[in-house]
Amino acid sequence: MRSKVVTIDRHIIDQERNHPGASGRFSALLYDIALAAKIISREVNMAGLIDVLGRTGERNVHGEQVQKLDAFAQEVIVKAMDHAGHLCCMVSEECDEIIAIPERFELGNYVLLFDPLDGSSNINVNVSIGTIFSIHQRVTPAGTPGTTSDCLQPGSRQLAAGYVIYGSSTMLVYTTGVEGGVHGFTLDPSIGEFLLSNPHIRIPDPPARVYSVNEAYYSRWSEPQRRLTDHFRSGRDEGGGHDPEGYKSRYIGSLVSDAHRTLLQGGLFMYPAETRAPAGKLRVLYEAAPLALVFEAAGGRASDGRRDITSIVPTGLHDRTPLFLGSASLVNVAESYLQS
Ligand code: AHM
Ligand code: MG
Repeated sequence: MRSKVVTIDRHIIDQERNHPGASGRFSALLYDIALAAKIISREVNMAGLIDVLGRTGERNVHGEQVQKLDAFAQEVIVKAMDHAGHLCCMVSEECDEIIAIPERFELGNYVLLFDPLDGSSNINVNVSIGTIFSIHQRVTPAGTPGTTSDCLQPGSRQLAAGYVIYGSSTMLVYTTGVEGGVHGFTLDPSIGEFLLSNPHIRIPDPPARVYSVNEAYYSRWSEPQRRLTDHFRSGRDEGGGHDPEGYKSRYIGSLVSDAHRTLLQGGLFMYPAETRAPAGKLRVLYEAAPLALVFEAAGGRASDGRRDITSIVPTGLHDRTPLFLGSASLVNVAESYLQS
């Protein structure tokens, strides 16, 4: 049986029809993100063929080496988004400060927060990487340049969030929250369109019995974190009895890939605090909060071990957090160990 072909543009317009008061600006913003994703996807796919691999030698604000594709993705997103009059400012994992909208362009009412190319250490070995994005409504007066107050909002206030995974195919997954649901689109490179491939994604429940964490850091974890991981390795069920199925471990080390697998199959992804990263490694604004909105809208959960990620009010643009992301039942198990 043939299914209906729905492009991402068509889907965004249809979604907007459900909100009669919508200005169209928000839809246009999502459209521009999809356009940037197509350009980045093309470049990522060409990475093995043209000389774009290798390090630029620069260091980003976190002291990490920037690779050429990171810089390219950053530029593509800024250039695709700065001139259409939708945004009052942008902020990226790769930049220390807010990215201002050039004076010659109109200012809008939204803020875009993004990680242009997450998992960049995987680029050279052909492992899937991704772009993560989050959109907030501004809180400062219209017509003025955006400020940090517009950016430092809790994840619960996100209007939309999502990610693009550059994998065996390129997929864009986005949500406008619980009501709008989570939808996945696969890029058909022959026509250059994102086509709706995974409508209304729900994280499976019961979930796949999979946990995902970098276990090399075991000795650097807290005692409760070790016990939590031991639980998954022990072959015991939640009540302490024998678990005939047991858990599998899967860890790619590329957040978008680990999150995407967890969203589609269920399971638990963890990036806990450890002695060398006492606040965790992942960033609240560009990684944890957008993925949290996606998972919550798909029926899953995201926690820092004590509270919902979306309840965190960031105090700095580059705040980090421990992250426990996945099927609600397994995030609950994580919290019960970490709070014991
Ligand atoms: P990045 O933003 O510098 O690319 O780092 C984030 C990445 C994530 O993609 C991934 O989940 C994590 O770092 C892996 O870290 P580790 O190598 O410590 O397991
Ligand atoms: Mg990142």
